[in-house]
This record gives sequence, structure tokens and C-alpha cells, in this order.
Amino acid sequence: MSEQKRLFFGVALPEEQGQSIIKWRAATFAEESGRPIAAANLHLTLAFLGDVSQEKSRALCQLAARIKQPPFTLRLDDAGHWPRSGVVWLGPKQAPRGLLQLAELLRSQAARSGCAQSPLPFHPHVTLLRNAHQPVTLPPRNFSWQFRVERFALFESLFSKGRTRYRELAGWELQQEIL
Ligand code: 2AM
Repeated sequence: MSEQKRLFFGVALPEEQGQSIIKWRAATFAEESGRPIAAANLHLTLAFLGDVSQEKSRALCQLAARIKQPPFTLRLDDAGHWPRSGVVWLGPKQAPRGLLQLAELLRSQAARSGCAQSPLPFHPHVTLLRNAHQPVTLPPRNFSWQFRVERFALFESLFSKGRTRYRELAGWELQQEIL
């Protein structure tokens, strides 16, 4: 059997918004709230694939390349805490239709290719803190970052020397349909 990689489809945060978010995070959450995610690792997962063989990842890439969808604007104006998974997150109060469509398509392609998908509904979020298992005081919802999502990518999750990092393996542009 070929080597397996831990993969997911996602959207990386633009550098500018990522930097602004980590400054805000440092000023907003107490140090003991949880472990902050590095700026370079901030992303929104569209479909988590788990451990995938090379053959399967190639097939999933071919399906992803056929997706035709226009870009959309993503606004991060909501925050929440999931104490069981220990995650503090940012997300949209109202998810744009383009985001939901893209995630739905990637998740159903993944499921059909044998990558089990969570039965829980898709809840778009950018994880800010991990290991946040104690109560966390969330800030008032007076923040907002917004950016155009013009591409999505397949990422590999790598863990070494106690650190996780994400490596982009392939990416696809979202395109306005030309009539
Ligand atoms: P999280 O940030 O809420 O933990 C890489 O691990 C990405 O895939 C993370 O954004 C993670 O979401 C997401 N993910 C979704 N389901 C997962 C699972 N079962 N195990 C690990 N990561 C998962």
C-alpha cells in the first residue's frame, strides 16, 4: 500500500488579515485560555479527509479541479468556544452561499471516495486557540475581518518536533463563469 498523508481541503487566510487577527487575539484572550495557532497555520477547513493514499488524493484532486464556482467574500465576525474539543474559533455570523456550496461539494466528493465525513453539520471556522478546555471569556462581537476567497487548496498536515504545520500540495482558482 502506498504511503498515506493526513489531508484536508481548505482556505488559507491572507497574510494581512492573519497578522491583524493574531494581534487582536493576543490583546483579547488571556494567555492561559489556550495554545495560539501560528499565523502561518490560520485556515478554514472545507473538508477533512484524514489519512489518504496517493491514489486517492490524486483522484480527489482531479475532482476538485473540475469545480466551477465564482469567488466569494468571507467575513469573520463571530467567535465561539467548543470546550470539548478545546477550540476557540472565529467564523462568519452568516456563511456565504459560495462557501457552503464549495464545502458541500468537496465533502460529498470525499465521502464518495471513501473519506468518512463527520455527520455533524459543516460549521465554518478558523481555529485560533487549541487546548482551551476551561471556560473562556469571549469578546463582544465588535470585530470583523473580511476578504475575497479566490482559491482553495489541498493541505497536508505534518507533525514533527511537537509542532503541526500545513503544507499546500495543490490549489485551484475560483472563477467567474464566462457566459
Ligand atoms: P479544527 O481546527 O476544528 O480542529 C486539520 O486538522 C484541519 O482539519 C483542522 O482545521 C481541523 O479542524 C480539521 N478537522 C476536521 N475534522 C477533523 C478530525 N476528525 N481530525 C482532525 N482534524 C479535523
